[in-house]
Amino acid sequence: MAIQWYPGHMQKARNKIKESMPLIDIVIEVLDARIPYSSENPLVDELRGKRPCITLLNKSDLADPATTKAWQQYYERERGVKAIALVAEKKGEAKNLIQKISQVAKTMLGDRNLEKNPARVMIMGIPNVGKSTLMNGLNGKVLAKVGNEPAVTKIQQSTRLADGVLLFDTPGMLWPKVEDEDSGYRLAVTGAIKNTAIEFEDIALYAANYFLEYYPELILARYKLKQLPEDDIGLLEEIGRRRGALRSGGHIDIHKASELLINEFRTGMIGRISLETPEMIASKKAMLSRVES
Ligand SMILES: Nc1nc2c(ncn2[C@@H]2O[C@H](COP(=O)(O)OP(=O)(O)OP(=O)(O)O)[C@@H](O)[C@H]2O)c(=O)[nH]1
Ligand SMILES: [Mg+2]
Repeated sequence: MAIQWYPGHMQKARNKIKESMPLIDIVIEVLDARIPYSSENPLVDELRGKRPCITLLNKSDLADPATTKAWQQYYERERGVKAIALVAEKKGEAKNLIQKISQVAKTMLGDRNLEKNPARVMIMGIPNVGKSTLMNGLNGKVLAKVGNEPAVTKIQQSTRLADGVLLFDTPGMLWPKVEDEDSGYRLAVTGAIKNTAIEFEDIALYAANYFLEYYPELILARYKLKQLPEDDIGLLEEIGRRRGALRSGGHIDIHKASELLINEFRTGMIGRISLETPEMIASKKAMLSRVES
């Protein structure tokens, strides 16, 4: 799916981050544990330059735990990076990260007096991934507004933590052109793109197809089905019938059924589901390089 959502505040946020970056010591990149590859914003790497980066796989409570483990091994093996699985929303989880931040700050900043001149740490990532939730969790106070939709944070905000850290929360950013079609769908399904900029039926068909192939048991259990529908549209029809998503004349309201499926996925009601694995990405890359050569 081609993503056509790059609102003005994101370009402004990008300019502002670029402007602040010379003063930043450490970057925290928040990825969505369900789509680590697709939620990696190329702008983050471009903007942070050589600054150290702490990589977080947030919303890991919603992701398939085995796949999250596979991603952690992938990061370690391929990049020498320890990607930390996190549930920023869970009380106390974010706080545990302070130690990690302090450790990176000490290694990096040597004998700088952090009380006087705190480590400046910037939280970056795609929209709706949990950046502001993390900032609140690290602080132990609700400072930043959070919400279950993208583009809640519109301007950069900073807060001083007790531990010699000055933390910056930034607005979620996408990039002007998401090239990979699957990534576009996955970003839309997880909720990184504003609902008004997507076709619900389109992304629900993508999700239905994927769930039927990779998580059939969860689908059978959630929708109390005796057997799997034959295909994606069959699943949406079945959901519509079972949940009373009907239009006049008893026709199934596919739009409503689509919203239902997507919302139940986003809130974890279907179960813990990851939308991509390192193997999927590797085989797609191999396929593309065969086509190119
Ligand atoms: N299940 C789950 N939900 C989370 C987690 N962290 C944050 N959320 C929820 O995700 C939604 C988005 O959180 P925010 O902190 O506003 O996300 P953000 O990255 O700041 O979003 P923008 O400011 O729009 O870029 C909220 O509904 C949070 O409650 C998590 O670890 N698990
Ligand atoms: Mg925010």
